[in-house]
Amino acid sequence: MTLKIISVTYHSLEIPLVTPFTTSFSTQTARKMLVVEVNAEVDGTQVTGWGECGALAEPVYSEEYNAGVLDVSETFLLPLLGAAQRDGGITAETVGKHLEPIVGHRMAKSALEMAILDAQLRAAGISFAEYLGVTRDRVPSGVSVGIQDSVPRLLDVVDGYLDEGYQRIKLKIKPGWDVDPVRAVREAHPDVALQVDANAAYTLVDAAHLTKLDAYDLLLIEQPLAEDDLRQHAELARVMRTPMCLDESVVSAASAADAISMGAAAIINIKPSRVGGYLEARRIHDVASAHGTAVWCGGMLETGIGRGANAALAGMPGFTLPGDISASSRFYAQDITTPFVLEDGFIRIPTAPGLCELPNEDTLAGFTKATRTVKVG
Ligand code: NPG
Repeated sequence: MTLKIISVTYHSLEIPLVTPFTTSFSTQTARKMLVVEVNAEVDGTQVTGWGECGALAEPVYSEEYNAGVLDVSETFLLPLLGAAQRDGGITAETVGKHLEPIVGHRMAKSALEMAILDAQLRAAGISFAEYLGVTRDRVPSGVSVGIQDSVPRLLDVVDGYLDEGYQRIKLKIKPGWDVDPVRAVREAHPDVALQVDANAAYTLVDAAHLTKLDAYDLLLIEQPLAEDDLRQHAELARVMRTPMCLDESVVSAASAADAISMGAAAIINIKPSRVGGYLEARRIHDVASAHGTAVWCGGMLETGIGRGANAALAGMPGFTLPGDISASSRFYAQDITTPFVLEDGFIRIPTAPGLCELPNEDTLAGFTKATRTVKVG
């Protein structure tokens, strides 16, 4: 196979959310994101591949942000891919290697690898699930519940999601919004699969307070401490009965291996965008599986493009916990692809060639604030 990228178009989108989404680090009322369109020739035939970037408008979840992604992609990443394709050729599987000289910027790299892999799979006529060897046809769906104004409001929101059929509830927590809301949800729903996510809002000084959460039979506590506090997560894990899960701290298969061997993570949230792409995400799955460490697929408020790809990834055997793969309607009144819907608490894994369904051009245009096309020589 020969693959040649002709040009890459970055679509800057702003998609309104059905309700504001509050975490310990921000309140979002619209998802501002970059969707990447790669125009390529695969074995001489024109193919378009699509990807999306996990970055937010501001560097509040990780150090990446949309304007930075555009800049690093145009200034450094695309020239490297251009040089590599003049000098021996590229495939989706070698994109990561070609981009290695640039430190970090994993979300920017992930979006490009994603779109190139999509083009490659479309040309080959195989779905991402087939590519990964996935045999399941659907994955259980969990929902992430943002921080609310009051506990009664939270209970209403959780009731609504359970009525829709979600199989697991994740509550966002932060200092001042933790034990009370968790207790209230547990008392209202003694048997529901429940977990919490702090997005790095605590320090080890809060250990005694956090152990109060142990009383509520949680599946896991996600990323209570800062991104680079691996040792401190290991210490906290020793004093908490609730299993420790890492998100922000795990940025590669190597850091997953470190976290597991240090006892800092009993469970890993895999977000392809955070770790530099779906191929590194698969490597983390493999490392974790080899250690007997459970993984689940996180979410970054993906459009149908990333949601479909996440569903396929989450079909791999080590994904033994429900992911943040909800219906499109959890966040968006209108998705840019055919919406993903809940079917008895499950999301169906796409079977069409490529990573995702093609976005609807008119819907995409309606959400587009700007586009930037870069020719790749
Ligand atoms: O279902 O897509 C989803 C959202 C799940 O809570 C969720 N994501 O910290 O995991 C997180 C959070 C997030 C969203 C983080 C957007 C960064 C950006």
